[in-house]
Amino acid sequence: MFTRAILRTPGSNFAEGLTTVDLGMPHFDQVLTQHACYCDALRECGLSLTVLDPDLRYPDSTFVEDTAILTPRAAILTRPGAAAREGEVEGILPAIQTSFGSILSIEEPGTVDGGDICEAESHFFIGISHRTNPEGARQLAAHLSRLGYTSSTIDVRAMTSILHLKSGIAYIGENTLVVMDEMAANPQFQGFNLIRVSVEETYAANCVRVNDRVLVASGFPRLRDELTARGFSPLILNMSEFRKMDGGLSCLSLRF
Ligand code: CIR
Repeated sequence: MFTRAILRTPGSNFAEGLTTVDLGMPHFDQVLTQHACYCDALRECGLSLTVLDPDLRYPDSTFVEDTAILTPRAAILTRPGAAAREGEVEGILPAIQTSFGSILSIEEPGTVDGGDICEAESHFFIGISHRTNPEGARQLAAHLSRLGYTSSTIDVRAMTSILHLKSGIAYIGENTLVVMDEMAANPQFQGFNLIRVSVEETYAANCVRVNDRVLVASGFPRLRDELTARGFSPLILNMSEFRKMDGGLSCLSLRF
């Protein structure tokens, strides 16, 4: 069960952040509306929220997930792979310090984006991407091992349709992984129940289990129906404006 989450309201320069997709400019009024709906959804799932003020120094700083990995045993501060985002970690630290006694970190030359880290019970899949480098993955695996968790790496660098590992997979509890088609054959996923996401619905693979619900982006009926058929309870959110900046549902919060 999660009880809390940390978020950051998007800044007025949100559209100046990084993106690899060509879906047009985000509309700031809709960005704020969608963020407010996301906050409401987390509250509906029973979470108390810490919503930080916009930080105009970092247009991508609403994507708080990339700055830390929060586990029940410790917080691990990341070192984001995009130089423009490195300073975001310092900005999130005070909010983490209020709830975590043990705080570890990834050090240079390692880089890790939280979006590459998929926690499945006591095992962590660590994506090697254009943001998370092998040294960052090595440091993170060592931290996790000391904390009593297992981990393994998945190289997603050749998968051009995704930015991070979690753009393509989500662990939603009940031993179930939601997996984009291109990754579904990975032998590491044997033993899990797999929900395969078709190529046309790849964006929806970034869904998030929060207590009794699964947050799912709107516009992807096949995944929604499959989740429902398997006994999950989807909570649908419009993510159109965050998608324009390569953002998905998981990146907008740090849940613990
Ligand atoms: C970036 O390129 O870093 C941001 N525009 C999007 C980050 C999305 N984060 C995530 O999926 N965890």
